[in-house]
Amino acid sequence: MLTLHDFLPSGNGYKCRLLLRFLERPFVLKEYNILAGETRTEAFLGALNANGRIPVLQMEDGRCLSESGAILNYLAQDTPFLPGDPWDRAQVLKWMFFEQYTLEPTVAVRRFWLTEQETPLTPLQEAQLPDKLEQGHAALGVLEGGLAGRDWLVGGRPTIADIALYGYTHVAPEGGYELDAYPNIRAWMVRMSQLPGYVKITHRTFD
Ligand SMILES: N[C@@H](CCC(=O)N[C@@H](CS)C(=O)NCC(=O)O)C(=O)O
Repeated sequence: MLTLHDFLPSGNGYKCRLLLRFLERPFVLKEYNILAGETRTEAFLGALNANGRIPVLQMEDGRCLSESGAILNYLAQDTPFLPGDPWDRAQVLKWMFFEQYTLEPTVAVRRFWLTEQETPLTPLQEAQLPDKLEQGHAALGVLEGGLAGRDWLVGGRPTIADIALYGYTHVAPEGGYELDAYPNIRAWMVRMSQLPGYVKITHRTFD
């Protein structure tokens, strides 16, 4: 059986958990406390991910795959969550790269600082909060535009692009991003939450 090495509050981990649930793929969840450095041990770095981060998907034969986008792409092969058409597939990747480079470093980081980090914010983090807020709203504005006039980001049906963007967008208010001004995002989040197999980010039972 597949094993997902994870930390429940992580949006990156959640993206993988959500797709596994949508695909009805059973898996073992192995949790790590990233705040206690459990992904920075020699054992984790040596056997699971030299980059010291979850999520990591471990195959039955022991091979390990890190990076949420790579995991989503691997799991979605030959499923409706990854279009076969080259243009649509490229659009999926476009949104996933956008998520990693633009939305995640702002929306997810601010959420982490404000809700997960157990130590007080450093002066540098304090100073970066306003810029992160502004840049995160700019990213949310791009997503809002991408959803204008369509139910899903690519190809008229839910794909791993929607899952990748949903991971941190739906918890953006925890980072101080009010979503009132984004009607397309709010309607899309409702559609996501109505997909068969949907679970919340904190859901722990996977049998
Ligand atoms: N680009 C990576 C980011 C992974 C990542 O940042 N993981 C965080 C939790 S969301 C982590 O494990 N942090 C622990 C640490 O850096 O020690 C992905 O999409 O999977």
